[in-house]
Amino acid sequence: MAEQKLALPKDFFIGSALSGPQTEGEWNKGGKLENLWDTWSMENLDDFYNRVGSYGGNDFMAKYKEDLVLMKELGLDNYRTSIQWSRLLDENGNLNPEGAAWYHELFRASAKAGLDVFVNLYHFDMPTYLFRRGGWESREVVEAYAHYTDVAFREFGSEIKYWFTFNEPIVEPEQRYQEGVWYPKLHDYGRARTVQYHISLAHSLGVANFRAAQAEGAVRADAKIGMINCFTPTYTKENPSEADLEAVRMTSGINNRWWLDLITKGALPQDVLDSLKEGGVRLPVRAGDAEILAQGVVDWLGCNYYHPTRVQAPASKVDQYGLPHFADEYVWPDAVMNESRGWEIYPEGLYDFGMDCAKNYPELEWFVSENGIGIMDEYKNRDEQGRVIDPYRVDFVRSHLEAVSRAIADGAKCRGYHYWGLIDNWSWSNAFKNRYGFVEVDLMDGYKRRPKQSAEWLTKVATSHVIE
Ligand code: IFM
Repeated sequence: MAEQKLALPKDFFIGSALSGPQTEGEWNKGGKLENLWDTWSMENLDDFYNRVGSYGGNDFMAKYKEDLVLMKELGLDNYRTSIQWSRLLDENGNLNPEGAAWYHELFRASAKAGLDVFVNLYHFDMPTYLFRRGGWESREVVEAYAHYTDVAFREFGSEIKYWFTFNEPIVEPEQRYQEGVWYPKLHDYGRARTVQYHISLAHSLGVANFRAAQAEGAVRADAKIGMINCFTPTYTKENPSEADLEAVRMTSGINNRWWLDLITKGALPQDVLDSLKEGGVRLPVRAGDAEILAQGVVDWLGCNYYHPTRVQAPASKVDQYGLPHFADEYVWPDAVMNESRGWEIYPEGLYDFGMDCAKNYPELEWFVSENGIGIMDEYKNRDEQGRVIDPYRVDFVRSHLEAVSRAIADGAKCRGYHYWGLIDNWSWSNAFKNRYGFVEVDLMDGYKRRPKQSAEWLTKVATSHVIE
């Protein structure tokens, strides 16, 4: 008997995600200020794969019309991008008219092309002048972010229906302040948690500004506000000890529950705060913060899912820097890896996330806001016509959509799926190392766009809602 194909609900949306700093280019034109990526590129280009810094993105500002047509031709009805704070405002917090004009033009062209735009307000792109005033370690910057959101809501509020305060707010604390990977490459657990706490306040002030602007009619009445985080369902070994389960509680508490509680309950998980305190981590809590956090409840959530996290009890409660350490990595012997990125491929994690939400946050609506596979040296997989042949991308997306479909059947309130990123783009210090796109960007040929083989499959699924 032929195998039954799974289907997605008719009103389930399929689109793609991208971000301003990874695509736009024109990093110092039209009044745009430096962000930390530009500054790091200038200070140490050797930190970037093949010495490709932040400056060019994937040339989106020059090619956006062509890209919007491509999205539509490939069967999509919507996409996400982000406004760059460093493009929209000047150093005094005033609107940069040229920056505003670009986003108005992009939103107008998108509507004309028949594409809904989901707009995110912060995607790891701290303006450098604000970093020099303390970045996310400073309350002044939290307030500056709140002001920025207010300007953005009022400027674009009649055009945009779907808004998000942050993309992956857990990543900057980890990559910049804890793991020493991104500029300024620190190893300081306590400072990372301060940054995480301040971002939570900033998010909540952003939501409060959204509600106020909407109540005044400056934001359209049908608009929604959300947050996007990368959720990593957290597992441990078979037959775990109490200490292994404790490692899961704290890892998932910091990465997942922190944000889920904030956006559904307007509060941070008490057990996580207690454990941080016991571990000697002091958060910069001030009187009135609980009231601010209480305003952080959103209308829906974006879940970026790439891989699970596997942990076990830590061998030591402090790491090599003398900082609190709640878990060690657990290497699961059966893990299937994407060797290019070093990330495990585990579609079941998406099903488990859906079931976790259905059980613990039953009112919460969500969508898969990023999911994708990045492959190194993909240009080597060309056929005679020069097209990239990428069956692994189809396998990856199919298996994740199947997990989503099963989760929906079992009660998950998942409303859509965005692939990261439809068209190859610049990816932080990895630059163009791992290619995610269904469409290739040829850096040797003026950023030329060329659909890969998998694009035909995507179009079939996006237009039929049947998982082929
Ligand atoms: O490129 C990033 C994106 O900015 C955030 N989520 C993960 C993507 C792939 O690494």
